[in-house]
Amino acid sequence: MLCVLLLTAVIVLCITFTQERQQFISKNENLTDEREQLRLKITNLTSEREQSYRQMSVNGDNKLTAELVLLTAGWTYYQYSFYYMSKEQKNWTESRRYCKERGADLIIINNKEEQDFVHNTSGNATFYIGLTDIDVEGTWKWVDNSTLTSRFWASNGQITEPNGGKGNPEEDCAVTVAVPPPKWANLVGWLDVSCDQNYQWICEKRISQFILP
Ligand SMILES: [Ca+2]
Ligand SMILES: [Ca+2]
Repeated sequence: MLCVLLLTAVIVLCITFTQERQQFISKNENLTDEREQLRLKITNLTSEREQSYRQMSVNGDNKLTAELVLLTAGWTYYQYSFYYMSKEQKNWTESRRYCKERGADLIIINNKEEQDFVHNTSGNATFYIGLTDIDVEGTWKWVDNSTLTSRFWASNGQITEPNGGKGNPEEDCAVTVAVPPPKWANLVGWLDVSCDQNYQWICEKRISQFILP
């Protein structure tokens, strides 16, 4: 009697085990199928993206190409932005035009880190930055219309910038200076100058501008 009971138990266990094994195998097959489908979907998406990149190349407005052009044409990357420090000199409006034609704008200096970066890479040059009070005298605004969050106006004890009001000429555009020339003795930081003067300039393009139009 005991033997019969044991045998029955063994048979029941065997059947249950086989069923579960079968279920496990078919579940595994389903997962493999799903994975295969996902892989196909990814392949399709990748080739779609490649196609659209190729199409954009044909149209001449490929963002990736633009990015590569920037990288290879002397732009520097720092903290989520690309920077171009010009060698030649232009007035403020022409400097800004140069940046805008390349999908950038004159630099907006948001904080001390960015000012330090500019300061440390400026050498002896005087660079236009994207700061002006041309609309309302005394109200300095960045080229994206934002107001100043940090200020790095130069001061040497005698002169405190910005000092050019409605004089002749007016000083409505800002430059940044790391090593001041003799005429600006010890004035390190930002100075307001006449927008008609020719200086070097810095363009900035934030990395987010590559992703968002
Ligand atoms: Ca900036
Ligand atoms: Ca000034």
